[in-house]
Amino acid sequence: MTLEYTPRSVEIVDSTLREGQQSPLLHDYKKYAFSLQDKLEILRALILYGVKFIELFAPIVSPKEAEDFQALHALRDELAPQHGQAFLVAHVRAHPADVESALQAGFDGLHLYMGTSPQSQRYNHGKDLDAVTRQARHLLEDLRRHHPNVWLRFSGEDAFRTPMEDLFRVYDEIAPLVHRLGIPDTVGIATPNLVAQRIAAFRERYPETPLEVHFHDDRGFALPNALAAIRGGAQYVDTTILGLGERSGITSTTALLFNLFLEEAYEAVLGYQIHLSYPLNVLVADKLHMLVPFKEPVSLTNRTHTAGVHQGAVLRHASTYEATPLALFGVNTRDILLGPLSGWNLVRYFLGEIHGFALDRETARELAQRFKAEVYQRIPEESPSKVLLSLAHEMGLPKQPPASQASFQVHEYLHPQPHTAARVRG
Ligand code: HCA
Ligand code: CU
Repeated sequence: MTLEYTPRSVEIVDSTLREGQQSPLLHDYKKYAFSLQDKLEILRALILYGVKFIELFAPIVSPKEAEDFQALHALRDELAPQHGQAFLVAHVRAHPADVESALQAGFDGLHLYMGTSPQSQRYNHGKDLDAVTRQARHLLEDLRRHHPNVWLRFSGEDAFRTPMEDLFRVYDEIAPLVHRLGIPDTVGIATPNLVAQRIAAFRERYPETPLEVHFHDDRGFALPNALAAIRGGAQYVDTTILGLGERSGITSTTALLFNLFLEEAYEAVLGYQIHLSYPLNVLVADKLHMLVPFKEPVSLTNRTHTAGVHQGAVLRHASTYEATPLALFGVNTRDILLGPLSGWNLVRYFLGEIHGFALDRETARELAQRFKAEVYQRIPEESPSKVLLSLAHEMGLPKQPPASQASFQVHEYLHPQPHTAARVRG
C-alpha cells in the first residue's frame, strides 16, 4: 500500500471526538456537547501532543458532524507543516452510505466495523457471519481498487464475545485487504489474561497485519487490558482523553502513556509530548465543566496530601508518598490541603515558608492544637488559612524574611478550589 507513514511501536488512536462524544456526560446535549470551538481546541491539543491517528464520526451521523469536519480538516492541514501529518479517520459502519459520506468529505482513513458476536448478529444487524464477511469484503475490495491512499481498518464489533473460530472465519477473508485489524471489547468483559491469549493467537495467525485494540471500562480493566495487549504485540490502541466513551468509557490516553513510561517502555512514548498530558486532561475536563476526575492517574489529586502524617513526611521528602514522576506528565504543582487533618509540619510550613512568620517546632505544635480545636467552629465563614493566620497574629508571631520560595500551593480543605477532587457542574 502506498501510504507514506512508518507507524511507531505504539500508535495512539485518539477517539475523544468520536467515542468520547458518546459519553453519558455529553448526553445532556446543550450543556455538555462539544462546540466546534471545543473540537478545534481538542484537535489542536491532540496534534501537539503527538497523536497521529484521530478518529471522528462519519459525516453521515449528523449535519453538524459533517460541517464541523471541514473546519477540523482545515486546522489539521494548517498544523501539518509544523507538527507533521496527523490522519483523520472516520468511524463507519461497513455500509456503503457511511463509507461514501466519509470519502466525499475527504477523510484519510476509514475505520469500518460490523458486529460479529452472536448478540450483534441477532440484535444489531440481523446478518450471519457469511453475510457480514461478504459485505465487508465487497466494500474493502472496492476501496482498495479506487482509493489506494486511504487507511483501512476493520473491526468485528464485540470481538471478545465472538468465538475465536468465528473471528478467524471473518478476519481470514478481511486481513489481506486492510492496514490493520481491530479487536474491540465493546462491552468491557475482557480480562488481561484473555487479552494476552487472544492477541497471541491473532499475532500468530496474522503476522503481517498490525492489530488495533479498543477496551471498554465496564469492569475497570480498560487500562490493564490495553497494557496487556501492547505487551502481546498490539500496535494501535484506541483511547480518549479522560477515558470518555460509552458507559464508563475506554482507556484514557494520558493514563496509557503514563503507564507505558512507568513500565519503562520508553520507545513507546517517544514522539509524544508527555509534559502536555495534564494540560490535555484539564482542557477536556474544562469543556465538560468538571475537574480532572480523581481516578485519572495524571491528575493533581495524585499530588494532594491531606493527612497530617502524609503532609509531614512529604515536606521532609516527597518520595514518601509520591512514587511516580508525574511532573514529567505536566503535574508540577503539589497541593497540600490545609484543614482540620493538618499537623504541625504543615502549620509550620504554611506560616513559616509561605507567610514568613518566625516559629519553632514547639510554637507550631501549639498552634496546630489550637487550629484543630477552632477550625471546625469557624468554617465555613472563615477559610482554614484565614483561621490559622489569625491565630498566628493573636499569638503575636514575629515575621522573618522567607527562607525559601514557596513552591507549594496550599489549597484549602473544605474550601474546594479549582483542582481539588470536587466536581463543579456548570
Ligand atoms: C461503537 C462501537 C465501538 C467500535 C470500536 C471499533 C466498540 O461505539 O459504535 O470500531 O473498533 O466499542 O465496539 O466503539
Ligand atoms: Cu467503543
